Amino acid sequence: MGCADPVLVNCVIVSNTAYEGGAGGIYSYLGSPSVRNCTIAYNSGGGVYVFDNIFIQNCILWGDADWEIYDEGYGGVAVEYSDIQGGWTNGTGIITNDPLFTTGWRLGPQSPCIDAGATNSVFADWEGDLRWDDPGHTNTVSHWDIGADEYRDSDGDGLEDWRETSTGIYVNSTNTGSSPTDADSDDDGIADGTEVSNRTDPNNSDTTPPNVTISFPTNNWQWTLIWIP
Ligand SMILES: [Ca+2]
Ligand SMILES: [Ca+2]
Ligand SMILES: [Ca+2]
Ligand SMILES: [Ca+2]
Repeated sequence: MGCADPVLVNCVIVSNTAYEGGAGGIYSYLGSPSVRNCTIAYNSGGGVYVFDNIFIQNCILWGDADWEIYDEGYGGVAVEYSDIQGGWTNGTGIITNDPLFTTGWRLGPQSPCIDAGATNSVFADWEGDLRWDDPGHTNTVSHWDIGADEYRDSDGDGLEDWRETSTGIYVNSTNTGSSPTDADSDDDGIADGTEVSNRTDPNNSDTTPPNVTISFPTNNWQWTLIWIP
C-alpha cells in the first residue's frame, strides 16, 4: 500500500512470499492504514513493513519469516490487543502465545485469542460469525476475539458452527451435517460433539456409541467384558 489510508478488516493474509525490499503480509509506504481483526501469518519476507504510520488492533501476527513488524521509523506504529509472536516493544494488550490455529486459519477451542480483543466496529468475522461472548472463556478485555476468526460454538455441543453444516448428512468432522443451533441434532440424548468424537452419526439416532463396562476381578488372571449395545 502506498500513499493511502485504507481500513483493512477481517483479512486473512497468509503464506505469501515477498522478495528483497518487500513484505509478504502488508507493505505500508507513505500512508496511515488501520488494520483491524486481521490474521497475518506464515508469510515469508516479513509480516508487516511500516515506512511511517500504521494502527494495528485485534490482529494476529504469527509465524512470519524475517519479522512480524518492521518499523522503518519515520512515523508511528500503534498496536493494541494483538497476538504477536515475539511481542512488540510498545502497545496495549499484546499477548505472545501460540494462537492455536485450526482448519482454515480459524481459532482452536483453547486459543488464547478467544475473548482477548478490544470492542470495535468489526461486528462479524470473515465467515459471518457474529462476535460473541464465549461462555467457556473468561473475557480478558472484551468478548471480541483477536484475528479474522471468531471462535463460535453457538449451541455449546463441542462443534464450532462452521463444522455444523445443517445438511443432515455426516461427511467428516469438518462437514458434520448437524445443526449449529441444536446441541443434539438427532434427539438421542447424546450431544453432536460427543457423537463426532465417538464416530457415530450426529444426524441418526440409530447410531450411538456402545456402553462398555470392563471389570477386573481380584484373582488377577481373568477378566470380564460386558457390552450393552
Ligand atoms: Ca468472542
Ligand atoms: Ca468463525
Ligand atoms: Ca455447535
Ligand atoms: Ca445426538
